[in-house]
Amino acid sequence: ETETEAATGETPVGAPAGASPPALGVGMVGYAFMGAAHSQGWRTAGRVFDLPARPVLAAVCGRDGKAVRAAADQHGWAAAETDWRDLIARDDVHIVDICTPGDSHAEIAVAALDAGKHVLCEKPLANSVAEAEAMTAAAERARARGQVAMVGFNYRRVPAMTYARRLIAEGRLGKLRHVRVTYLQDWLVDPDFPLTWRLQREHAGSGALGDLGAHIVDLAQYLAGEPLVGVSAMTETFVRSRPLPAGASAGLSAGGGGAAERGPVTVDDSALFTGRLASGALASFEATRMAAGRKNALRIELNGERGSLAFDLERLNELSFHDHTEPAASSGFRRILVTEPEHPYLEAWWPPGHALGYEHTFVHQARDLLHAIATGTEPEPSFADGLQVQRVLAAVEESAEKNAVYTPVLPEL
Ligand code: SOE
Repeated sequence: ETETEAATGETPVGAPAGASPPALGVGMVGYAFMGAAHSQGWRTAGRVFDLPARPVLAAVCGRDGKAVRAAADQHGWAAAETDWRDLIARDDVHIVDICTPGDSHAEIAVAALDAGKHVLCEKPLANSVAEAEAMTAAAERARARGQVAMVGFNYRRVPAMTYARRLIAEGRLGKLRHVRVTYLQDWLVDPDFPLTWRLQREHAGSGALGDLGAHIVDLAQYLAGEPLVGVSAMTETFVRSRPLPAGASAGLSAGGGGAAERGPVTVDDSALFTGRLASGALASFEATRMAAGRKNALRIELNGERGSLAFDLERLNELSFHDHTEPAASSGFRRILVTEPEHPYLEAWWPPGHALGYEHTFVHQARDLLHAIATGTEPEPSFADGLQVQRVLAAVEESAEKNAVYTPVLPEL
């Protein structure tokens, strides 16, 4: 009997097919905001979707023994570990879910893949292109052994976004001309907001660029179905020093630090850039945590020869669609309520009109990863997709250093 069976009474994967799907143990590293969101996803996916394997919340890991035990109890994990190496070594952990700051992604992901585990890693994939390359190479080696590795760009899994991708792939927008994306938050407006890890380059890699810009670069490339090939960028750090934080992991609503001692902010507060997609379409991006009044405002619009699509995360069950092939007098943007059973993921949820929210993207993420594992297919977004985003982020930083000089995403051959 394995530890999974002992802990849960469920059949492990690989056992003869029975009435209930086999169990797959999840081990999660990190338990703050993203850890809580992922826990919700793992807890719920098997209760809503008909899955090929049932996720079991085997163990959660964090450095502070007391805090991680409390997090395990709060979020439903069977066990707690204080060293991620011990988590990876557990026989009842088949999937390692990385919800830590970016500076530990590469080490944990490569070790987990080399140890034969499947991996889900939060975005951005890494803090540098070199780390992302090493992770992608490890994922490719692991793939040959039947393991999968996915990066957590969860906004792809808002049903309206998945549906938008479907419409674009069907050609409903025709040839793309423009992609326009903004991702605005305001939790850094207060100059006394403490100097948490997200404001330190050695932990976070970059600021609004990696935190929010990574999401919108991924979303733009996913929806357009093609990569960015070059960018021109400006970045700015408006508040250059902040009070040292009281605790290491204060969240987004930590409020004023209060401490007299301040330290340097080593990442961008805001990033603004334009880009060219492989087809020649033009794209623009704005990522900031300095937009007063904007809490989690991700907006995207795509314009093509045959029509346009627009989306606003603050109204995430809706998609605006303009079909430019219709007679001009009666055409115009119309609202599609993305809550029909024919829409992505919706067949398993509530009746039409009964809306979903932010947390459901993590349920869908867990569902899709489990399907990829069961079918042995490359999950989307893969580590290779995360690496492409990382290359765009690096090109943005390089361009910004040269004051918006157009910078290719891949060095020109
Ligand atoms: C903070 O800006 C943050 O939590 C991001 O790190 C997440 O990726 C985003 O989804 C919400 O905002």
